Amino acid sequence: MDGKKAWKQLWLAYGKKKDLGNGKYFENVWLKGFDAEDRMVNSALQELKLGAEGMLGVTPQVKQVEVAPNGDKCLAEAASNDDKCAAEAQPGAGAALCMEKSEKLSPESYSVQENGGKLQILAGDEKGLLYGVFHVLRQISMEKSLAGIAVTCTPDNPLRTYNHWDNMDGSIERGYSGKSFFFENDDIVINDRTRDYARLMASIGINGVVINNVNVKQAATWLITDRYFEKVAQLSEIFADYGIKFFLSLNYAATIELGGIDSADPLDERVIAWWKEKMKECFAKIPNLGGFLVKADSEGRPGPFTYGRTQADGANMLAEAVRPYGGIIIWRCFVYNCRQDWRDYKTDRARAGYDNFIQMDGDYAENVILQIKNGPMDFQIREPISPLLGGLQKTNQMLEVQVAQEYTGHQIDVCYLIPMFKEILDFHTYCKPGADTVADVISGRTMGNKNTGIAAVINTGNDENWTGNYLAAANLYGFGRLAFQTSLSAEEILDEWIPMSISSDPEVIKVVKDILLRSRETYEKYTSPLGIGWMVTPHDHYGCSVDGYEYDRWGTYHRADHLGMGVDRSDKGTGYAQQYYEPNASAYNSMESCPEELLLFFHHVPYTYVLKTGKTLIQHIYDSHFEGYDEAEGFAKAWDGLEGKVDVQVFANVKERFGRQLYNAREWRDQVNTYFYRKSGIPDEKGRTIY
Ligand code: GCV
Repeated sequence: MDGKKAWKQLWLAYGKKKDLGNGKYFENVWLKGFDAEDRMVNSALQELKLGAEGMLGVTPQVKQVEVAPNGDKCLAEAASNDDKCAAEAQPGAGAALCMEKSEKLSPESYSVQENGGKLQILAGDEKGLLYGVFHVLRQISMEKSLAGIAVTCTPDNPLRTYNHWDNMDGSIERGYSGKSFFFENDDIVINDRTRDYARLMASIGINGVVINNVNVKQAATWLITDRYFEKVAQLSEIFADYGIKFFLSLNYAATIELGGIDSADPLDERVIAWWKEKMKECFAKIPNLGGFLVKADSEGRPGPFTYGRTQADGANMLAEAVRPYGGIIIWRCFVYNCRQDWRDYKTDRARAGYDNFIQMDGDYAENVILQIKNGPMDFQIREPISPLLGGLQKTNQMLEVQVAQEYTGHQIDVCYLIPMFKEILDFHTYCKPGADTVADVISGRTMGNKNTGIAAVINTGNDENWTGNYLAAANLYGFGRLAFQTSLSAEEILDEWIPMSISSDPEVIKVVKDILLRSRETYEKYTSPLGIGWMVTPHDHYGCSVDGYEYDRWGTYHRADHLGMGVDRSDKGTGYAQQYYEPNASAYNSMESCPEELLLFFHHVPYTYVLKTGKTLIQHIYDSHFEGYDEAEGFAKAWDGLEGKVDVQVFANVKERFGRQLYNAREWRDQVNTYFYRKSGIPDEKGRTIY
């Protein structure tokens, strides 16, 4: 692995790799049924050249053909669309790579097969070809022989997007790896990194990107005007080369701020007419525009509630304006009243998403997708799955997760998030027999709909290594791969990412994999216990502050008193548990059947309550916090053992982060343990130091 390149190019570094017989295919490359001049085909060929030259030292010789030379039928037809298909290769003049369009494959799909020295990439369309080429390059980068490969891949989710929370002054809301590479001083930045970014995204199957923060303020409101159209269009063209649809976040109150109308009422004719004109202009001036993302009626953002209208009124009005151009409106469900008075024990922010959206199920236009955060609160280290997912039965839905580590360690602490995302996708909502997991709902399998998918808040910035902590790139990579193929396991994703990004040395792989696979639980152990969440420094969201929930001026968020802690969300409490289908509703409703990792989210529990482990709640809090710190210390030591085995810069970067993680973990451990010792008056039965 060439460390210097990997530092800047991540898994696309294309440093020298073992040949393993792979080089021979690239000496003779045939392209059939595709136009070499097409922008995406051109990107695929460019990438093939970069990869083959860098990793194998071979320059691909590409010939566009109608029929394969010598009548050699090297291009076997894919047997089926959805399964592994056997290549029916014929003996030919020599090794070759054949890339061909196949009508048997659906758009974005590809198959890669090798037989008798003939490697072929069949693809349903240009984007499929691009993905197929990246698949081949991935194998080479992982130092796997291509001999005998036989895979067919169709993406599981129609939309696979990354959302940037980048502001036009260059800052990034919840950004932990430098400044924005899209914006600077209220201007749009376009440079080499823009193309590298698009390549990285395409290589993991991302097909949509929202470039600006959902909190659209100041200059960002003007992104849909002549002030920025030219550069926005240039940016979107680069994305188009890589099959990535371009999206913008929209200021719902643009009619007031740009249009000079004194209203943003979605039923006001003047508002409707303004948006229709504006959308006509946007789609005319921004090629490759996919549509818009909207945060309304949340955390100070304007929305239809101001005018006594529903969320559906707002979303449908915009959807109608973008419909003639095939555009979509992605409408976020993160709608809640952040000024709620928490002293009223019936008030529950967790209820808000469901309460605000469920009644209008079925009322949304076909080109509206509701984007729903994975949990009912806000990207905590442990939360139940939002009951809106699958709760809505007649509405297009997209899952939103957060790869940016807002509450999970700011890309200082290591926290591999793919195991969490897997749990979310695998969750049974019980919305429909046989097709009830979150993965089913967002792939369109549950309802047979097409406007669905998955989005993540991205963790990139202009740091040289893109993600601050080099290990956080595993999340960047992993989300895309998982969005494309939800059946991949968290471990399989690391089996790809580690050799492509760090080293193929089995010892290095073992250590890095062990750290990453355990990291989420470790982080959870030394932070907030059993699903309670928060306890984090207000606003900044890094570091411990047990009473620190920013919207709660009364210190009652976790409801801790001298007898116990946790929020009663059962039918005797806020009633949140009843927002789920059975049997989830009953399981969550009772303390005995509630999954223990979520116990304090759903119940107010005495410190003396005995958990399934036989430990009391208070002892669990003490033990898990000591364990979490010890585990983090173990990670740091294990990483130290890799000195000399991984690139110097990567080694130093991660070592420095572990230093800060240990400090953070110690603070959390000591503050949480002390707080609950003082509240409960119950000492640690192991007699460890807690003040
Ligand atoms: C973009 C949380 C974050 C905010 C974020 C918001 C959202 O509240 O702290 O920074 O705003 O979620 O998802 O809209």
